[in-house]
Amino acid sequence: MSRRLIFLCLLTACLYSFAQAAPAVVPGQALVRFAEPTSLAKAQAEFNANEFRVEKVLVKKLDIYLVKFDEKLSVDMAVEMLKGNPKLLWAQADHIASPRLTPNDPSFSTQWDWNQANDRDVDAPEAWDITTGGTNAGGDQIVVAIVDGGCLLTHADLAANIWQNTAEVNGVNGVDDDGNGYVDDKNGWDAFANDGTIPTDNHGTHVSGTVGAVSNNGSMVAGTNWNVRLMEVAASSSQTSVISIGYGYVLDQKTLWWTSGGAQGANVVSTNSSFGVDLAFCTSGTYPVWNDLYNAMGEVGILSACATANANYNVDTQGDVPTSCSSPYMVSVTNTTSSDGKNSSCGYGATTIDLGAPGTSIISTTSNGSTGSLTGTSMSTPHVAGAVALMHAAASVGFYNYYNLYPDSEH
Ligand SMILES: [Ca+2]
Ligand SMILES: [Ca+2]
Ligand SMILES: [Ca+2]
Ligand SMILES: [Ca+2]
Repeated sequence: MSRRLIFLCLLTACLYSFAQAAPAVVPGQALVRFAEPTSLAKAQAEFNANEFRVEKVLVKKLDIYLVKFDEKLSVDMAVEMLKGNPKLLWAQADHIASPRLTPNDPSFSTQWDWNQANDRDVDAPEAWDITTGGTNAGGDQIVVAIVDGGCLLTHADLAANIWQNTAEVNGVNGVDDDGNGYVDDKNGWDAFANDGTIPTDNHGTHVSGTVGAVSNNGSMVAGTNWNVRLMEVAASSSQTSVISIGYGYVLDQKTLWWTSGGAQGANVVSTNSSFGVDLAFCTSGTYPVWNDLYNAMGEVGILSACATANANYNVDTQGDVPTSCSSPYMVSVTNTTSSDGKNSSCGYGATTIDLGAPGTSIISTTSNGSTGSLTGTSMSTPHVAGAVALMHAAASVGFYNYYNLYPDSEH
């Protein structure tokens, strides 16, 4: 299976297999088709008028009629009763058809990664027909941790989707109000300064928009999730120690979310990261902290999407940290173009690199409060971190219950 196919599966097929909600139906009415040519009067004569009233012809040529009944009778039950009439070819519910969802954001048409005429895209509108993100089957808000350089929290196309730590009740007052070990962590954590003030950063703002720009709001761009919460963690440092603090914050918040029954912490389902050490092997014994962090986050139900190197070499044989790491909870991502090829300036590897996602000339939110285009594996990865969140929104009650019992899915 090609990596693009795997990604399409992530965004669409898997969503279909998870989606279990029955389609909505119009109460008190059904469609029927008669086997022989009929009229309204003849059609009505086939039914007890107190039970089923033939309202009108829908398709004369095919003898398809609309039948009405008491709304106290379930549509399923009514359809079963109608099917018992031998004069009918079939009976069915009057299902509610929803429009194929495309957002009204003006830059949507320039965001080739979601949808384009030649179909070298991720089929986002098809996924959005199933869910546009937000909450899981249990009603819990879904959160993605953006581990990056920071973010313009006030960006008009992001602000409503920025995660708020409501347990840090008094906000910025120099006090750790929720006692989670982090003073004033209102929207995430700044691992550089070890405080709750998130710096502004163009890269992190762009990545945040791809995961979850406020979408279908008539403004700027659309994100993978139209509704999600973006936990901003500034930690994309050259120092592994700073990166570790950032991941540690995410791990703490998800652990607290479980132990407090959702009263504190955050329901983080994925992290997005684009930093690393080129030409290094995770298996060397020199980089143990990476696998330990991805495994620990995985055990509490977090998948981590990580960008591979922005250089054209084979990661299998030449190495990259973290994308050569073996943690099953780390998804390594390379960069594809609008013609569905690998960008010529990014890493590859049949064993180490899990998939490719659009990362070339990607339009998203920028730190000047506007939008702009960037290229790199950094732009690919948020499509994957975002897709994980979208899958949580699409997943069934059964998946939700399983996830609550076994967030590491190792059972
Ligand atoms: Ca498409
Ligand atoms: Ca706190
Ligand atoms: Ca505080
Ligand atoms: Ca928008």
